[in-house]
Amino acid sequence: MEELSPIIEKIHASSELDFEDGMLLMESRNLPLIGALADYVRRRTVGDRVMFVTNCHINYTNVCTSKCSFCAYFREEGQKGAFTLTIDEILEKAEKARSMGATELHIVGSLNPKLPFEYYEKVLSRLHEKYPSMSLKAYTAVEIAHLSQTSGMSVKEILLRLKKAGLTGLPGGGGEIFNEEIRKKLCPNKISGEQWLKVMETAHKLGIKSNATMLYGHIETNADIVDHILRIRKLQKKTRGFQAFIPLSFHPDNTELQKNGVKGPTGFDDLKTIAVSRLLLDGYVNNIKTYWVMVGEKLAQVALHYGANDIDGTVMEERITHAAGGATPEYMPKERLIYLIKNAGRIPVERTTNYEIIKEYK
Ligand code: V47
Repeated sequence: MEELSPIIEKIHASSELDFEDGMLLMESRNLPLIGALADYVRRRTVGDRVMFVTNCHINYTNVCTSKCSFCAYFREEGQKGAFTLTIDEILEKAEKARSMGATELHIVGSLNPKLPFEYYEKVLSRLHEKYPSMSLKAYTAVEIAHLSQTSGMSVKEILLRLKKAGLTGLPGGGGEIFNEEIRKKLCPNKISGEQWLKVMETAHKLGIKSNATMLYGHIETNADIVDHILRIRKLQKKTRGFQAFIPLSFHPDNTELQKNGVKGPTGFDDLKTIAVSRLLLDGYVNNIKTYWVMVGEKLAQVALHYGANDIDGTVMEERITHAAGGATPEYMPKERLIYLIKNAGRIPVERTTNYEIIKEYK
């Protein structure tokens, strides 16, 4: 308790926490206190509403040149299990999602050198034409940078063309951990953390909102976690373009890291990371999302008392976590999300991608 006293005072005074405060929090074992502080800040900032979205994840390809050591999803071209969806197959998935009430498609893949920019553009324009009211949250900053490299167009041009084709916003994937040394071990072939932030800055300046993620529970240190969250905060001060922050809980099965003995985070780490995210991003990123697919239904519900105010969505189809040993279902019916939120004593609110309220379930 005592070691956190200066932080408690700062939180009460709504003063910004700094790197040292972040380290004290990360190194403390007083999870109930950290959780209570995050819960206090959550209530002060966003109240008792908990957001969810009726969405469907569509992974269009798993062929990837990046070969990240934390990833079990990717395949090399021609390898067993490699796939790339045709645009018609994506449309079929979208039709199914629409019939199940989805308002958002979350479309991400991998760095497939064979897919031209026109594929990405057409995916959005065909979907937008057929389902004009559906939000298209598509392509991570890493995919955008890859498209810029393969097409020769600038990131700005890519984003403008995708926006014209119907892009609503960017998902937060690919952030991993920004620390350069750790990133080299996780994903040496991927853009750097600073490049990831630059793509996001460009998007935000064009009026394209995005999310931000952080992959934790592998080989990073507490300092890397604090540094990552503070770099997000720094950009947010400039652009205000991040809508949500999502800590992603590393799943080790079938990954290169697992072969090196990396085990993944515990429930303690999951709750502390959510709480510290809420505390460090206070005043800047108001939506802290717990991703039930990765932390499990039960812990996601508990995370609503540790700073989270968003539980992500119905999801419908998920490949990335499940390739790495994810044991959660792929689909969470809306009714179940509402039940979990109400049972945690909060008010369920169905939202759009851009956090507009669709319906409050009192
Ligand atoms: O970019 C990959 C991570 C991300 C593993 O923006 C892994 O609303 C855990 O970004 N264990 C994809 N994580 C998921 C993602 C996401 C999810 C939900 C909502 C949003 C949003 C974004 O998953 C990847 C990578 O960082 N990842 N492999 C793994 N073995």
